[in-house]
Amino acid sequence: MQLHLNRTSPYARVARIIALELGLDDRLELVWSDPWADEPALLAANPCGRVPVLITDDGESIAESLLIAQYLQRLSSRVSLLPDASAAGTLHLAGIGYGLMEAAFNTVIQRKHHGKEADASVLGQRRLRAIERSADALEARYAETAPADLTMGDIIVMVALDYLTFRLPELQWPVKREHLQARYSEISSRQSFRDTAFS
Ligand SMILES: N[C@@H](CCC(=O)N[C@@H](CS)C(=O)NCC(=O)O)C(=O)O
Repeated sequence: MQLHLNRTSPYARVARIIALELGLDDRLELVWSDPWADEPALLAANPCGRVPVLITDDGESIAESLLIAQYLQRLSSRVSLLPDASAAGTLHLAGIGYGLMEAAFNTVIQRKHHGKEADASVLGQRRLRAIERSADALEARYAETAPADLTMGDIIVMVALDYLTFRLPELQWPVKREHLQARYSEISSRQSFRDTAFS
């Protein structure tokens, strides 16, 4: 299988960490791409020109990080990142984490194209409020649940938080969110996170 990715995409990082955690990394060839350069190989795999894209051993291309996660999970019988017993809770975390990631990524992209004034627009303000509310909701969730085995939900949340630290450090997400910070410290020290650090 091939995974088209770049080093700064939180979506691509989710796909890669999931492959690593499922023990599928030796089946994965990494194809480093620049999604902003309209590269023919990437466009052939995903007409939207976005990373990540997975090309299966049968030559099928699968775009979208969450769909890639589903496909990778089906390949692994050894580990489950979406355990039956906690499926709803895992997907709850995944949904909030993914929303946080989108709000953060869109804040960064709008700033890149329209300057920091983009933050003051109606949509910019909505995104910033969404980031704060999502981080608060995650803090409350981790405060009320005992740490359990790593899930897809944890991975998406922790990549979103790491992306905030990487691109929007001024938001200082760890301040007053000690439970989130504790779980982040634990999970981000895993080899899969260390091997895929943003750069
Ligand atoms: N919903 C997609 C988002 C993917 C995405 O936006 N990737 C960015 C890189 S972080 C990209 O390739 N952007 C290029 C573009 O939008 O043209 C997913 O979950 O995979």
